[in-house]
Amino acid sequence: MNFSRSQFPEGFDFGVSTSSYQIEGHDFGGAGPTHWDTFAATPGNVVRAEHGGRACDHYHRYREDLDLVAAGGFDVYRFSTSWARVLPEGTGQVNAEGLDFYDRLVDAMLERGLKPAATLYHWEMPSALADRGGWMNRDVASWFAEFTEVITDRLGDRLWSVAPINEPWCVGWMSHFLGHHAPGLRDIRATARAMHHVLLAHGRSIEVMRGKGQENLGAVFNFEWAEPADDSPEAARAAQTFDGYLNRFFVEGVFRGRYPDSVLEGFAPHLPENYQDDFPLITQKLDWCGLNYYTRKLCAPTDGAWPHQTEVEGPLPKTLMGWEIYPEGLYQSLKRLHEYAGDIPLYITENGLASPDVVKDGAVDDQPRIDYLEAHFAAARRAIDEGVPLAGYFVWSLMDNYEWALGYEKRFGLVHVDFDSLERTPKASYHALKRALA
Ligand code: IFM
Repeated sequence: MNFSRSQFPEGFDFGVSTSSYQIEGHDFGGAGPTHWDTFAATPGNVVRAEHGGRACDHYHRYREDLDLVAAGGFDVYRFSTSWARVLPEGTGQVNAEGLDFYDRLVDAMLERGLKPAATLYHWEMPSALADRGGWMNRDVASWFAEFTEVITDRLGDRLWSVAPINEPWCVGWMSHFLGHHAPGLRDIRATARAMHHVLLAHGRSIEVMRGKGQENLGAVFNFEWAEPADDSPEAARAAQTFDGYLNRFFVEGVFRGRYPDSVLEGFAPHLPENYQDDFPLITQKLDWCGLNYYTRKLCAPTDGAWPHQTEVEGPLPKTLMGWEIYPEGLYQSLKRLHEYAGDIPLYITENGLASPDVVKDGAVDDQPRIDYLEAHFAAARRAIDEGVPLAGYFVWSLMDNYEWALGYEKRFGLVHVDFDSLERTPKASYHALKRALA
């Protein structure tokens, strides 16, 4: 790998990211049902109706998995806490076994010299709360505040950083407008409300943690770099609209206390009444901001209802997800995020690629992942050289896992997982990174 730790500033943190439902095995340890269990059980939603019931069995194998993180030379382990594992009904009675699991997990990170970077919500809403409207219900902010409190009280003294919610766009738009993720809705009013309530819940969660003296609080946004599909003014407008509802809605909300006009064009009749009154809570100070970046999108106009826009296939080489490989978009996104976030440290909290990796003679040759990471490291270095306060880079993902509606075949891991035997095999990219970080 044409990269080494020394090319990055002193103290720069390298890490790997995972999330609870994608790796733990939700059937274990008394976790309550979530909207992902029922979404996956509904024909047509998920490839082969696969679900996170066993996943990578990280619930039982976390020591072995954290050994791999530490042996790889990483500094940070980014993980998430499952709401339904801790509060099976979403509020009220705590599942002691679930909370104990995270307690042991955090201790196991510290024992290995890893910094625990927690995300409180990475997409599995407890069914009891989904039944009450989930993200569409304004009360989600107080339900989430209760969950935040339970986690902070038990783990807060040992967490290095905390972000309330992973990728608000996926929680809002992808799940309520495109219907690709649970709860699988396709409704603009539901989307507008969910997107606002995600930010409201973010704000309440930050408020709760600050109140308890918790430090190093941030937010994690996913950006896709938007470009027009051709030179026409219509395509430029389509790219602006896409950029508005995917990228700018959340950073404008959190850092500027407003929503972009290009999004209000579609959302205004559907946002909750007096939604502007929530901005003081939403815009609370953050200590850092995370960017999840994978690809760009080429945007073209369409007829019909707002957003009058679609994405078209681009000409660049693609990952197994069908996503174009576009490191320039990482550089641009970092510059953009810096404009919004000011001088607080930025982290690339996710970046990586899916490929059809197979174990052959005990090894996995995933050269495309090495190339992808190298190119994105270079883009990150370019942003740093131009003054972006980037402080860390976490690869998605430690190991192959449940890629949501796409099931288990999209392998994002530095470590291969055999989903029958559950055997872990570090890939060539893992070994290359280990050498580079040594
Ligand atoms: O697997 C997901 C993760 O849950 C959130 N960010 C993008 C990854 C790859 O699609």
